[in-house]
Formats: sequence, structure tokens, C-alpha cells
Amino acid sequence: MGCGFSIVKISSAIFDGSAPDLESCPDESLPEFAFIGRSNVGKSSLLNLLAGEQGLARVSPIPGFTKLINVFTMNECWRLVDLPGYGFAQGARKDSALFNQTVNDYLENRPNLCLVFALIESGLTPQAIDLGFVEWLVRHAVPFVFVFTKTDKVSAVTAQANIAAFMDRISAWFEKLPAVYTCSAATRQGRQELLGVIDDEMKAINVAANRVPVPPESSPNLRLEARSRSNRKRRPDLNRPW
Ligand SMILES: Nc1nc2c(ncn2[C@@H]2O[C@H](COP(=O)(O)OP(=O)(O)O)[C@@H](O)[C@H]2O)c(=O)[nH]1
Ligand SMILES: [Mg+2]
Repeated sequence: MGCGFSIVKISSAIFDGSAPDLESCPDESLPEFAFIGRSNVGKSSLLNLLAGEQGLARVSPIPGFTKLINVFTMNECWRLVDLPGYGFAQGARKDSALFNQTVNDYLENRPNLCLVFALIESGLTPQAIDLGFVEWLVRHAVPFVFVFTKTDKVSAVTAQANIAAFMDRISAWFEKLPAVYTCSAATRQGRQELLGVIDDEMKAINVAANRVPVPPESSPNLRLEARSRSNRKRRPDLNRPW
């Protein structure tokens, strides 16, 4: 099947497997969109929502302890990656990793990583661990957008107040703030919009099958890596606002 532009219509969602480390991840030929956030924030639920398939990624009411990177290929063209949650790094020093080395490694070094969805619960006021994690993403020039989850659990007013407070805490780190989205796996709110984000990235990479022969330097793989590199360029000055 060719990689057309029917991102919003998911025709196939396949579990590729669980990787214990970066080396074990599938080949780097397809663009990847990864979900990161605290354990229980709703990463696996959002993945299932986007894939349109309940039970594709395992959802658990109990914070999980998995250290595996779970990879799913969509429409045979792009991947969704369910990363282990952070939040269990007891006693981590301020600048040390907040999560496991596997996740650090993936976020820093995966050449075909296009965009990270950084998930935060819309029902919570800004939490130090989320702020710290966002700081880590910024320091490491990881391209990301925010997704505030579980909007069905709080009033729109509360969610907007929490989002505004979070953005206020981090605004000094950015010339231009990352995009903010919201979602609910319960009401399916946010699905089309987030698939649209992926669609835009895919269009930018232009991995659609070329009908005319292309010179090797503009092959889809090279364009993908170039996109990944240019996404990583946003490296703002950091000064801790808290
Ligand atoms: N009400 C509500 N519950 C959710 C939502 N997303 C996830 N959950 C619940 O939150 C818990 C953790 O979800 P999960 O997707 O496993 O989180 P993960 O640990 O980040 O992968 C599960 O009990 C889910 O059913 C949502 O949008 N709304
Ligand atoms: Mg999960």
C-alpha cells in the first residue's frame, strides 16, 4: 500500500512490538509520533483513540511499571509510539533524567521521531514533575506539542484555567509557545484535531509515494531525517520560572 494522505482515516493499525531499548526499536524508515507523560495521564487511551481501536494499547487504571517502548504502525505509513510514563524517578537530581534511560535515549536520538505529544492532565494545577519534564524536553530540543487530557473529567472553565496556569509557568522558556491541544478518550474530543497535526507533519515530510523518479538526496528517508532535524532546532533559552 502506498502512503497516501488519508491520515484521518485509519485503515490499519498494527502492533509492531515492545522494545526494551532504542536499539531494539523497529527500523527508522517511518515517521514516528510519540506519547509521553506521567503514568496514568492517558497515553495509551489517546493512542487507542487516534488509532480508532480500543485495546490496541493496554490501558490500566493502576499506574503501570512498564519500561518498554510500544510501537504501532498506522496505515503502513507512520507510527504511534507509547513511551513509558515518568513519575517514578525517586530522588532524581534536578538535572538528571526524570524518567528511564530508554526514554531519554529514544527522545534524544531517534532520527525518525517527528513530534512528541506531551500529555498533561487538564484537571490538575501545574505539577512540578510535569514542569520539570517539559524543561527537559526543551533543553534537549525535542519537538513537541501539548495535549491536555481527560477533559471530560473537569469543567471547561477549570481545564482552561489549569492550562493557562501551566503555560504561564513555562512561557519564559519560549519565543513561541508550543501548540496546545485537548482531548478526552471518553468523549473522543480532540481526535480529528490531533490526527490533523499528524497529517500536517506527514505532508511536510512528503512521504507520499513519488510518481516520478527522485534523486537519492531527496528520498523520503532523507527528507524525514531532515524534517526531524529541523523540528529539533527550536532550542530556546531557559531560565527556571519556579
Ligand atoms: N475519564 C477519562 N478517563 C481516562 C481518559 N483517558 C484515560 N483515562 C483513564 O485513566 C487511566 C489511565 O489511562 P492510560 O491510558 O492507561 O494511561 P497511561 O498510563 O498514561 O497510558 C485508565 O483508567 C483510563 O481509563 C479520559 O480521557 N477520560
Ligand atoms: Mg499506558
